[in-house]
Amino acid sequence: MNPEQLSRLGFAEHWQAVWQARPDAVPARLARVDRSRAVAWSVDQVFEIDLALYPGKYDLTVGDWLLLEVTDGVALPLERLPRHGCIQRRAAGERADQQLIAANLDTLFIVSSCNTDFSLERLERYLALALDAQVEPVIVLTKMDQCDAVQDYVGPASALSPGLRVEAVNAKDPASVEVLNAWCGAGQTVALVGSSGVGKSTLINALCDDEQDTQQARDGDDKGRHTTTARSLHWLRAGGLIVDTPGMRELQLPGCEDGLDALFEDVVGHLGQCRFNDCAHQGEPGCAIAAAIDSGALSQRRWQSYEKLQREQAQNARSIAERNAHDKTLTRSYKRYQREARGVKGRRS
Ligand SMILES: Nc1nc2c(ncn2[C@@H]2O[C@H](COP(=O)(O)OP(=O)(O)OP(=O)(O)O)[C@@H](O)[C@H]2O)c(=O)[nH]1
Ligand SMILES: [Mg+2]
Ligand SMILES: [Zn+2]
Repeated sequence: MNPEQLSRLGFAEHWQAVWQARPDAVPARLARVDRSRAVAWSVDQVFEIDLALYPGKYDLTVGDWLLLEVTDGVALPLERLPRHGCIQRRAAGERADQQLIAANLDTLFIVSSCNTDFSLERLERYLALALDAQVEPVIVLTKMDQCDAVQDYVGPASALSPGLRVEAVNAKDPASVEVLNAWCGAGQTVALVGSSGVGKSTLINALCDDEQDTQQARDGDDKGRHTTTARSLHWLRAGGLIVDTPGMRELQLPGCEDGLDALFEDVVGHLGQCRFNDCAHQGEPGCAIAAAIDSGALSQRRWQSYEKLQREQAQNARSIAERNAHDKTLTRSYKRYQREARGVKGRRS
């Protein structure tokens, strides 16, 4: 297999060792994952995979790498290669679960528009996910052509984190989108995230040769119509790969303490400086947070946002951990039940 083609598809050097243990297996990357079926790309073939054949089917996402056993054109997944750069959120709804968005990413394009979609807190949520996964975040502000004061969006977004890259574009104009090519070269994998209607699929159409469906957002509140309904992988014209995702209605943080600490490094720096170790930052004397807000070193908005997101991630981390522990107990009791049932049957016959 041509190693250059393999690295163009994003295959990382450190997976060679795993592959070497199964030299006949074909490495392939998941381009789509549906309920019962997935599509995987090897360097020269497209495989349809029946997920009923794979016990870890709930643990697969677009961008994952699999080792396949291919017999007469039929692909059987043997194992998933260990991930890096995996973006996940707390699944929407009652069930306390993590939902995988995309794996093995280098860059996350966090897309928002220069209109009422723009929200610093939402950008902070995405930034925390990216930093937690050690994926480089880039904020892409679309619809600059429909806005007279682009700097009013670029300025506050840039202030969210030192060194953060923020690019304003007209997603419908390929020349304007060219600035994004810096993250789109061969071997690179990017994912697009953002609300419905911000122009994720329009960006794909400008950056790739594919044609994705797009649909006009509503007049008045700029809300999109949830045009894209599944995640999918696409070849970028610049040589890399990009994942389109459906617009998210809700972005609840999973446990991502490291990501929040990285994003709010300045806030965390103040936290250790209060006079009392157990300061609740609610008017206690010698509170460093109050002092930083008074002096203008820290904005009230940023502090409140940190507190809210920190509380949310801690609570979700706890409920997800409890749920996983509960699932494990269920699996154990089910296995015991099976063993006992077999034992009973065995004695009868
Ligand atoms: N004028 C202008 N229109 C844009 C821009 N970006 C996107 N649009 C329009 O906004 C609408 C929504 O774009 P989509 O690409 O479908 O949005 P999406 O983020 O993929 O939405 P979902 O698939 O629903 O998540 C389309 O009518 C696009 O043509 C832009 O930069 N400028
Ligand atoms: Mg779309
Ligand atoms: Zn304090």
